[in-house]
Amino acid sequence: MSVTDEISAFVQMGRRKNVKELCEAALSDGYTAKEILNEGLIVGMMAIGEKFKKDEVYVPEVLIAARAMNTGVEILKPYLTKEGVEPVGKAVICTVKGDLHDIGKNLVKMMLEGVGIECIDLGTDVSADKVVEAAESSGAKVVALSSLLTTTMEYHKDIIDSLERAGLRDKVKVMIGGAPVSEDFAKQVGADAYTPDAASAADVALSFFE
Ligand code: B1M
Repeated sequence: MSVTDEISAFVQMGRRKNVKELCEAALSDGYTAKEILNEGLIVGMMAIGEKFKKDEVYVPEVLIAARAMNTGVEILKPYLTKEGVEPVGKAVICTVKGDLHDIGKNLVKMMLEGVGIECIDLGTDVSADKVVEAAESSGAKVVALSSLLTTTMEYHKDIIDSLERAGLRDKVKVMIGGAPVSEDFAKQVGADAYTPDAASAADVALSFFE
């Protein structure tokens, strides 16, 4: 087993200490930070995402794996900057106005970061104006919206209409997700994509940067 395979396995097990030690060891052995990121950490996070999609692991395992991955990313960060690895691109992410649920949104954020997308996280209960402002100032190419309440679903449309009014609708892809929304709802409000879980959200977001 290569050291990057081992890193991937330890990410999936959520073993921060092992991930940290192996990232340091791999750097000393001459692996580039990019190789460690792409062949170790991201492979591990994608694997946990796939297992999550199939209900083979649950929320706590995903959170622990993401924490282990982030420990590795912290070790690699200075080397990645030196090697000139640019993030894939930027996404603005939030839970819509009136809704305070953030566990799903945070999982989506972690999966997006796991595939190299920089996330501007506006948190929960976020107004359309704030989303427009963040999309405009950051130049993000993706806006990712989460909601868990049927009573706040309507705010997706509010945000999409506000992006349109601000002249940003052609510049950003809007993705939505969360328990009460669906593919049909996404079409109805004019979103570019609906995904049912965090792992597929990362796949779709990545496709918007190709
Ligand atoms: Co609330 N809550 N809650 N709650 N809560 C629900 C959602 C509810 C279904 C429970 C119920 O009644 N059975 C219900 C909504 C009913 C409805 O609207 N039809 C409900 C209610 C009513 C409320 C309050 C109104 C209760 C009250 O005060 N009377 C209140 C609302 C507060 C507010 O938001 N204004 C409230 C409050 C809370 C807590 C604060 C206690 C807590 C939130 C803590 C937190 O988030 N930090 C809470 C919780 C935990 C839940 C349940 C139990 C669990 C939600 C969760 O985190 N699931 C929930 C019941 C349930 O879902 N069984 C419930 C795990 C999470 C990983 O899943 O967020 O669905 P989820 O994310 C998934 C996918 O949906 C998807 O990916 C994730 C993982 O793969 N996904 C995306 C999510 N966003 C995505 C975005 C994407 C793509 C995929 O692209 C951008």
